Amino acid sequence: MTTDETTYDRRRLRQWLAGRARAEGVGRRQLLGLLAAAGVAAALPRTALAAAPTGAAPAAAGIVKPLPEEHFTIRGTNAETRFAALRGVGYHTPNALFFVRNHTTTPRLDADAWRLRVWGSGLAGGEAEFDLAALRALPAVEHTAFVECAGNGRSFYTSQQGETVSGTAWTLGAVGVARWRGARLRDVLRLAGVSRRAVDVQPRGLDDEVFAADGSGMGHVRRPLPLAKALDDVLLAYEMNGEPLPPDHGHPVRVLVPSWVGISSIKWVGDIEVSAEPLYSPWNTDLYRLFGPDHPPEGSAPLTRQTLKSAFELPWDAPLAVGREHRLTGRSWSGAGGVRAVDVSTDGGASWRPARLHDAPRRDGWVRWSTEWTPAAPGRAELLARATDVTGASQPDRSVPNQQGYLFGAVVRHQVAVA
Ligand SMILES: Nc1nc2c(c(=O)[nH]1)N[C@H]1C(S)=C(S)[C@@H](COP(=O)(O)O)O[C@H]1N2
Ligand SMILES: [Mo]
Repeated sequence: MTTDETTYDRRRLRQWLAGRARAEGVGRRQLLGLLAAAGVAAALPRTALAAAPTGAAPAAAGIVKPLPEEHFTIRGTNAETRFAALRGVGYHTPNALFFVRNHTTTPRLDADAWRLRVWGSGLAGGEAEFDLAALRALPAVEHTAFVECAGNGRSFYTSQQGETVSGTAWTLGAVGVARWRGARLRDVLRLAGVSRRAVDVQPRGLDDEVFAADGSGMGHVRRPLPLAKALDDVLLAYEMNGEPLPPDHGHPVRVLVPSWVGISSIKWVGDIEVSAEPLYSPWNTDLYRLFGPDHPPEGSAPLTRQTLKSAFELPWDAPLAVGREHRLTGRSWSGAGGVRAVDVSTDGGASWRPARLHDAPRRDGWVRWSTEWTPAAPGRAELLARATDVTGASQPDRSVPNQQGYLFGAVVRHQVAVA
């Protein structure tokens, strides 16, 4: 099911204008700007884009699990998976190898004391509370899906396209595929009793409040989901690859929103507001929209699905022996559906050949692929992989830029050193 976030966002904004939406922690000027962009109200003042709340923290990662150098690149409070470490690993990203994206630090929560509070003006009766046993008593659903940061691939806007963008300089490793198991959000909402007036469902994390670079408080990490998506395929996951959710990935319970930008999948969820009024948070206003000259003056609709990407399971500048046959391997994935073909070039894009696919196209997942290459001459070379998904979309040569570097999707030119 597709949720038309642009149409929905216009309606949300009209309701805000009519005093029927709430927007804590979001500037009035920001909302006026969004209104102008959506064509809901004309000729309103432009607002300045607030700085992204990234990069403020120094090296102290605040992550619980070990982050060995050969598996991860530390980026502030975050850890990026090295794609080379996935070579020979199965379909699912092991929990120990899964990237971590934390706005602050991983909280240590006690699963026995944990409660989920469901509240808000969109409930038919009063609020409801669930403990872990109550969630486990509901029908359990398993879903293999990627979680991918909207900023994954961001650094290539700069290194390949010469664009200046703000945010964590990920290469391609801010993605992982896991087998998530949990209760349907839909079942929890039905038990809580959603009224016919409900429009937005906003899960909120129990990790520390976030402060923007200018010191302003943004509150706890939270982002509204349209009710239609919340009732579709969203899980309240308590297991990851057959184990209780690890601390860094949301223990004891996280939201899992298949195919959507990672920020939708709120970790350490503590409460869910069901609202009869549209909701705004910094994460659907200043952040996670597309800003810049190629976008509407005050930004796009809130981001939903991830783009199409491919990555080689090779280090950057990998040394490869000349005159020897190498097996090149990688993975490709798309937020729009399964990947049905991958083409590889070993001569910088002059010629292409199909890679062998090792998995069937799989919605919300990736496909593994391989091809052989015998480099004929020493020197630098560029390896390219271009995926095509079941909708027929292929990766372009260039991604349309945006100030915060979200949704990179172009073919990456992977440098190797033949010697
Ligand atoms: N409570 C909370 N949820 C969160 C975040 C966070 O910092 N706090 N980060 C979000 C972002 S931006 C991403 S990309 C994913 C990352 O999930 P992972 O750390 O399990 O890989 O979690 C999302 N959920
Ligand atoms: Mo993210």
